[in-house]
Amino acid sequence: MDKNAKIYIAGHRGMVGSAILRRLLNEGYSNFILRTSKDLDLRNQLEVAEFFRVEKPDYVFLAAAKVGGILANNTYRGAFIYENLMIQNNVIHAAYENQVKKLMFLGSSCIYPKMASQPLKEDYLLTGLLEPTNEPYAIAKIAGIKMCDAYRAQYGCNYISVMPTNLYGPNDNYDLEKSHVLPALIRKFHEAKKNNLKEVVMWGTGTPKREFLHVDDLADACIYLMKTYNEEGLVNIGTGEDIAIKDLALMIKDIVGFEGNITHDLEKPDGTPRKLMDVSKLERAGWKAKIGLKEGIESVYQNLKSEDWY
Ligand code: GFB
Repeated sequence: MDKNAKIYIAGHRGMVGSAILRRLLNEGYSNFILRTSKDLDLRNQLEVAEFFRVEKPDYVFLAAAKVGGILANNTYRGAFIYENLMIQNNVIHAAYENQVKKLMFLGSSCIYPKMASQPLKEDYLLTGLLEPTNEPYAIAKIAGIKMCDAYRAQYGCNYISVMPTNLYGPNDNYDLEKSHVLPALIRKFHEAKKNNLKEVVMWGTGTPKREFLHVDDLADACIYLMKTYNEEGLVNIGTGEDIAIKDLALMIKDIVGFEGNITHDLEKPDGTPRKLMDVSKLERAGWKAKIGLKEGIESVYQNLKSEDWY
């Protein structure tokens, strides 16, 4: 990927796309094509086809997606499958029609079966039933992986798929109904401290385990793989370490400095009991995560001042 390559980052204002853009800018790349969802509706086939015909990017990072935490995935089930399938079908097909040199499709660790053994190896894909709360989203992401592989097999397209674990970092979503657990708990503990509340309510039992990767690490891995990896199938991107949600809550409580109690809303779902990535394929490819969880959360917490709820 030479420094003048024309790069399209789909979803450049989201947490993942903005991290990839920051990282590429730091490396000296400057020839970007960027469109907000207002300027280009990726769910619209005609708009996407015309955009690719005119712009003809060399490289595509497909980081645009409808995403959210466990409740959003479970509530907006139709929107999660429809919007994600439309976005990825349109972009992947238009990339093929316009001779894009390479495309990276970003998925998620929820593509693996709910009860798969741990850590999750890439070849566990499609070996069992999915977690029901995010099945529509996972089905869309699995279709994206298979579409990249099918276009490679039939048309020789160099399209690669990467599966990040749960992410956090700048430009995360702090809407308590739609967000993931890590930003939700930062906000809940911060607001409880600010308002001298006695307790913070977390969802579920707190026993599920999750793995968390700082989005700057993810961006680093994506760019590394965009430059070096050219195979079918998928590559997990994670740290290889996980933590129980209740221990994550204690860590965030400590970082924020909240002194009250933690209680549980057991009406809310737990989701998958565990989804720890096997990162040996990634490490064999030559990449390892660098940002520790505590250090990552501390840096996120220090940089929240521009959020309107802060
Ligand atoms: O991060 P999260 O929403 O999504 O929830 P998933 C992870 C765990 O944290 C669940 C618990 O067991 C939640 O019940 N949790 C505790 C909370 N307190 C809270 C809270 O205040 N807010 C939230 N959101 N959770 C999503 C998938 O699954 O993760 C997506 O639905 C995708 O498809 C994404 O894979 C990365 O890790 O369960």
